[in-house]
Amino acid sequence: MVVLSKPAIEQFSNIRTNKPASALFTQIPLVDLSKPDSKHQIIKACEELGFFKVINHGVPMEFISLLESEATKFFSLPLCEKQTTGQPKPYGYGNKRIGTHGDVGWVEFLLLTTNQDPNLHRFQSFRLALGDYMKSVKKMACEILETMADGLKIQPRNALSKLLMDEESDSVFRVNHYPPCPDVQPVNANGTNGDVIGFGEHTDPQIISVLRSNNTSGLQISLRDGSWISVPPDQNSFFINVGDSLQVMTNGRFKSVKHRVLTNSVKPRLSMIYFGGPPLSEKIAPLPSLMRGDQQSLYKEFTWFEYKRSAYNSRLADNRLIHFEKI
Ligand code: GA4
Repeated sequence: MVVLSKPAIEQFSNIRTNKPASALFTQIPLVDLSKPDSKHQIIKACEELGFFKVINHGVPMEFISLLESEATKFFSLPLCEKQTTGQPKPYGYGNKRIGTHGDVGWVEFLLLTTNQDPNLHRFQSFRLALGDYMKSVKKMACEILETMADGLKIQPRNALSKLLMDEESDSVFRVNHYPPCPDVQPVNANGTNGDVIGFGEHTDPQIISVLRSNNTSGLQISLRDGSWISVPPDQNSFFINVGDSLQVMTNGRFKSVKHRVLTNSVKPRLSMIYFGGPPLSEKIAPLPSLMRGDQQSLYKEFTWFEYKRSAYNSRLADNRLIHFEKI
């Protein structure tokens, strides 16, 4: 990561946060995947917040630690070496620029597809660690989607998870490194900056996102009233986001959660996120078994390809689903 001088930080004025974070603390829903009632907790959390934390997830700690140390090693390399993984178009190594429409953040990242071998020929141990981790996290994501299907009384049980299991599944993996942001006064006791954004507010376009981070704070989620709450970091757990596609598949019953990451002036933050997406040709529409009586779809018909294309033409903070809502 190139350390920016003071004038360069000024350029970040366009990504300064304008609303204060909510002082109210709301508990993040906690789901214990080993408990028989987890399906009810998942449904409640997806309806109320579109976000929850999971414990007893079954992902071996050694896979998590190994990937974290490989990723840390990767981000500490000179810029030119990191760039050998390719420009982020959209896959590869990126630095500060997010997407192609002018969004910036205090972050460097590696963005990969999960269904083809990542372009990491020079980083064999990183590639192997990614392989083990992704396989295990995908399994957990599918278990969550199956438990969700149970809770929603959707038949068959794999109606959602089969989209991630499909060979053509358009899933993405992202590793984000947020270096400590210099020269900005910390506003909170935990070192979180309220001033410069690490990753701007957005919702995830896919079905489900599974995030794990180190013990550095920064992630915030937005409540319905527009206030932001900080998510206390927990390196032993995973955080699950409902994506836009799942909001559509449940005809708006589940909420795709708006989230963002604030920079930290003291500690680096490292997060790794699996974005479970369907095949490009998949029609994204409310699941018939969730439609009661003469209930109508809130959305126009579209394929994942169409939604993805539209997402890549949008700015990070845009409401992407609005173009697909029925008037
Ligand atoms: C948000 C979720 C994932 O990180 C991502 C992002 C993607 C990118 O960084 O290339 C996008 C963003 C994300 C949504 C709008 C577009 C596309 C950046 C951007 C401005 C990989 C994804 O699938 O959508």
